[in-house]
Amino acid sequence: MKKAFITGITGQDGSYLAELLLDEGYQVYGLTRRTSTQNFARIQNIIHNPNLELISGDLIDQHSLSFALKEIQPDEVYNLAAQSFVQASWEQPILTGEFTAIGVARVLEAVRFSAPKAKFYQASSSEMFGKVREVPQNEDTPFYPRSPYGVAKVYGHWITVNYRESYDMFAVSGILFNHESPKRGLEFVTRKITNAVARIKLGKQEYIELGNLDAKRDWGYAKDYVKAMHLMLQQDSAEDFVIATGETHSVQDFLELACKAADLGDWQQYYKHNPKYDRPAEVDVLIGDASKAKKMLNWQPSVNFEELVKLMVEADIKIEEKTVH
Ligand code: NAP
Ligand code: F7E
Repeated sequence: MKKAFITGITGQDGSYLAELLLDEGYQVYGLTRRTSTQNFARIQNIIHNPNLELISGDLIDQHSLSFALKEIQPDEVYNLAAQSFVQASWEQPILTGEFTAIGVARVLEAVRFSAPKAKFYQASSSEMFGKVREVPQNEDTPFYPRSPYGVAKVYGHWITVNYRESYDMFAVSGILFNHESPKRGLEFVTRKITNAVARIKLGKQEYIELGNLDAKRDWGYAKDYVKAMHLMLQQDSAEDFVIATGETHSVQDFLELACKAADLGDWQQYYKHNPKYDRPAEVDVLIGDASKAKKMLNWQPSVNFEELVKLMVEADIKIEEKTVH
């Protein structure tokens, strides 16, 4: 039985990846941090699976990582844990650097000394392209991050390359463009919109306050993207891959389609601008070129933009129908 260790298992991607690996017959170990209230909502459906074990630890605590890997001796390590919200990275740049940048070095050190045969996956991000140097962005596009989060991810990316080259480790980065789902955190713009649209539809809310409607993103479906992570670690050689749909849409497009999916009529009557959600520096347009992944991993997205918006709106309507407030 193959063994996988996932940091960030309680997050959107970690929970979908754990489901996928359990289905593939893996023994899965997930790192969780101690919290005063349990936050296992996203792994509720797998928590009693005998092939899943949760291990206590934190990206800031080297010993917990090294100890876990020494005990488990995993075949594969997926480092998905991070302070992942771009807006929060201006409010907490030091913490973002600790988790999202140096945290990667800590996990790599734990692999190097405690489980050197394990294959390692790093969750790199399209935010590294920031103020884009070319369109579309591929594995060779230079980085120009525009937030403390993006800067931290560039460190995580290059330290992964460096460990691969320095210690001959099987260490790869997936440069993933935005990917969403009904399990997306409510603070990210897609889920914020689909949740608000569901609440407006049910008469619980009147409007939504947003920042920059013109920003454009290459949005895909998270379940498709965790498949790519797994595929990257099944290759014979360690290489980095861009994972994206190749389409770009604005925040306004997302809002319009979400209102349409809920039969709400003209979107403009539900929208207010709030400058609090504008960013000190914006990433204006992202669009990825995933042709390397299509060719070498035989990977491709199964859900398009319209389908993604619809499935998220429908899921949020179901959730909101069951909740009182
Ligand atoms: P997410 O939902 O925010 O999940 C983040 C996970 O990291 C949570 O499980 C969180 O645990 C954990 N975590 C945070 N700080 C930690 C620490 N100090 N020690 C241990 N665990 C910690 O993020 P996601 O959307 O699943 O993204 C997964 C990864 O991919 C992240 O690294 C993100 O930056 C990257 N990424 C995401 C996207 C995207 O569009 N989703 C695109 C490119 C890259 P708690 O539950 O305890 O908070
Ligand atoms: O913002 C604009 C905002 O927070 C998208 C993370 O998973 O993907 C994600 O980062 C856009 C930005 O995602 C609001 O200015 C307008 O242009 O949903 P987001 P993000 O910043 O693209 C990358 C690939 C990651 O790696 C990250 O971990 O939407 N926007 N109004 C807003 N954004 C938010 N959150 N809230 C608003 O009200």
